Amino acid sequence: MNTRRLSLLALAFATLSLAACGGEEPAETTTTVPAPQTEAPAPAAPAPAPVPTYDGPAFELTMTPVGDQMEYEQTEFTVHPGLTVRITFNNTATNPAMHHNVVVLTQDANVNQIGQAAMGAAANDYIPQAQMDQIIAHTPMSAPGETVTVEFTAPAAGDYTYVCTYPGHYMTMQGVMHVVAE
Ligand code: CU1
Repeated sequence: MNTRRLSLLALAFATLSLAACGGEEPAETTTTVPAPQTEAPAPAAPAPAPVPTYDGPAFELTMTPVGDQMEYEQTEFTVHPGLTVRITFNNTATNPAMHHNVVVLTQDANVNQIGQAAMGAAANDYIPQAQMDQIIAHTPMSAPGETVTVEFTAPAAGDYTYVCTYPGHYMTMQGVMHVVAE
């Protein structure tokens, strides 16, 4: 009799403990939110979506550097031809030497040539004037703490490199804009 009561008590306690544990789990497992989209994607695959893509009339992307490194946090994104693309670069670096911009290049652009020419273009915000035909759009140069923007129309389908032209940054501070036909 005593043994049976003890067993029942133990069972009840175990159940309570389980319930208590179970109650804490949902908070940790339901916080995965994909990038905002106006149109719900097909309910097929559980979208992995590491690459921002947007189908609407305009595409807005906020970019940041990786800490005080000469790297973009966002190294690729995808848009469609003809879309209005607005890039907001938020220079979150804290090292005062980390000035950055975002320069979107044409498909046949020579990244090394532009990066090297930019070093001598301080008077033009590090945008080499002789290579303007290889530049689709660019933000102004930003100091740490500053936010700069650029707006342009997405070109024809293809991959386009974007690069920071602050002296010495172009080698590591690059990304790719994928323009994909709808
Ligand atoms: Cu930079």
